[in-house]
Amino acid sequence: MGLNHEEIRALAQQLDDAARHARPIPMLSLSSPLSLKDAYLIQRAAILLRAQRDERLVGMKMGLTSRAKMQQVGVHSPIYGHLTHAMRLMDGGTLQRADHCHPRVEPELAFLLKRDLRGPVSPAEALLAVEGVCAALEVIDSRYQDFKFTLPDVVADNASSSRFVLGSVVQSPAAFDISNLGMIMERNGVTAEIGSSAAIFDHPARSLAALANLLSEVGESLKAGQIVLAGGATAAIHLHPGDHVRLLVDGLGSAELRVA
Ligand code: OOG
Ligand code: MG
Repeated sequence: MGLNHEEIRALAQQLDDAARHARPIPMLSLSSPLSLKDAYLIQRAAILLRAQRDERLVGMKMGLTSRAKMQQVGVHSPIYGHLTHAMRLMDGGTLQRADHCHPRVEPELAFLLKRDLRGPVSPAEALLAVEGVCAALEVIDSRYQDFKFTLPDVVADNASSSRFVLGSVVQSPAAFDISNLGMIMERNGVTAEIGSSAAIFDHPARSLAALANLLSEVGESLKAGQIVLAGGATAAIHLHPGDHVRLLVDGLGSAELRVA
């Protein structure tokens, strides 16, 4: 019924090629019947291709955890993706526009895990596995033409993961309330988006717990030392060469990037 192993691998290869050459492709669902289960298999097959190029898994991301994000892309279900070390940009670092199809950036929070986390867990239990929380910018870049996709398409495309930046201020959620932090994303010194961490699944910890719970359905778990992006608090904004984007989060300082 679903796709066979060879078909999964071939579709993963198409997405990997699109990402490496920054050349968008038509949605996979236009030419293949795509279940959500097969979409996650394609995502994992594409991560294996990255692993063969020595990209190391450093964490996971949740996506489509806020209403603003769901409305922007017309997909109304939370999804997850994989993060590798090659996707990381240092705070203040420069992103090459030419390496991307049509990059956008969104304001997030990141969790740094001190313990393995295996679902099912509640949001409060999930927070016990967190060493620290920091501000984060996520650069998303759909490998599909016109940044348009269905739920299984975006899942196969590793939830549009492209780059991420972590801010340098880290707070322990045991001592610092992350439920309703003001978040301001500026582009070239001008406010572009304003939001609150409360927009992330009503509480960012719910996003972390939902990720652990989704992974447990396929027998997987989060590991100590991993980074978890909780999902964009507002809609994402387009990136252009010359842009300087800065995210300010109450009590968590800033995270920034430039575009060349
Ligand atoms: C899908 C990825 C969504 C988020 O934080 O909501 C995401 C997309 O918008 O292309 O990363
Ligand atoms: Mg995101």
